[in-house]
Parts: sequence; structure tokens; C-alpha cells
Amino acid sequence: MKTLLIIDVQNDFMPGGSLAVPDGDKIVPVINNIQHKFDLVVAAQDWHPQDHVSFASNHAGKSHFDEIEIHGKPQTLWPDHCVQGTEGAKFHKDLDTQRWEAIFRKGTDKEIDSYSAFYDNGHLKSTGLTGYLKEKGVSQLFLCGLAADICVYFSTYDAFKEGFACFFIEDASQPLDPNKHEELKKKMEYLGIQIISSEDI
Ligand code: VGL
Ligand code: ZN
Repeated sequence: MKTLLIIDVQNDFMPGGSLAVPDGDKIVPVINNIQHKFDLVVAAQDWHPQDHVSFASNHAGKSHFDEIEIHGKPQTLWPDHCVQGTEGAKFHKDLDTQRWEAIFRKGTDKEIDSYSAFYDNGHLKSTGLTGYLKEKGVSQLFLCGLAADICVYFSTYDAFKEGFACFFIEDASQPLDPNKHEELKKKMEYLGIQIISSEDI
């Protein structure tokens, strides 16, 4: 069962959005063109309450991108983004969602951030995605979306740890920080995660 997991292709991560990923919109046609190649297509959606702990606006005197500690764990403070029910939390209007069988929402607990589509950042609670994929008989998992160096990376890392054969589709993803992305690509390759192009599928 060849499966595509599309991560956080939402308006707030697009150019002009509150947490814009450079060229984030360029991946939309790439993702649309590959979906037919998969037996199963699933998506993740960043879905925060307005009072989420990861928003700088909820910490007096703090600025966007400050690094703080919450419950002893590092946390980057982000601009408000992907607030439940807002326009910014919606998927890009041109993204083809027709074949999606399920959408897994994450970051819904105000007390803890969740970069991975599988677990929160403290690995305390699961979204149920592993169980869902295993029950479907998924073996090969292809990942893409935004941001390549944050939510796609952490989702790929967790998927690999959960025992799926993982493929990171580079041209169907865009990083927030390209230098960080290069570093993480090396780490993924070292682990045995394949970095591929959409043409290789
Ligand atoms: C993301 C930062 C905060 C992402 C989500 O989708 O990569 N990054 N929330
Ligand atoms: Zn978020």
C-alpha cells in the first residue's frame, strides 16, 4: 500500500501568510500531479486554538521566533498561525483534496506544540496516525508539504521510527530555513530515509 502523507499545505504557510514559507505555493501543482500515483492519500493540518502556547502573542514581552522553555522543553515562539476555523488554517485553494481519505489535525492542545503528524513534541500523545496507517497495511510512506525543515521533517522522522519505509519528496516540499533543511537531509539519508524527486515516484 503506497501512501502519500501531505503535511500542512495551508494558507498561513503560503507567501503572504502569517508564517510564510518562501515559495510555499510552488509545491501545490507538484503535489496535485503526483496524487494519482498513490493507493492512499492522507493529509495533516496544523490546527491551533487562539491561546496556543507556541504563539508569541500569548507570552508578554516576547517576539516572533524567540526561543523559550516550556515545561523544560525548548519552544520557538511563532506568529499566530493556523488558528482553528480561520482562513489561514484552510488548505491552499488550488490543492486537490478529492482523493484524500483522512485529515489528521495536530497542535490542538493549547499546552503543547506538535510538529509531527504522529505525536506532539513531547511524544506524550499520539494523533492515531500510526494505528490508522498500520491498519490500512501501509508499508511505503511518501511525505511532502510545509515546512520541509519543521513539520515534514518531524513527521518523516516519527514515521521512520514507527517502522515505515520513508520517502521524502523534496520538490513537493519547501523549507522555512534552507540551511537547516540541508543539515536535516543529511540526517535523514544517514538514517535510511530516501530523499527523492516527484519524478522518481
Ligand atoms: C509548522 C511551525 C509551527 C509547520 C507548524 O507546519 O512546519 N511550523 N507550526
Ligand atoms: Zn503550528
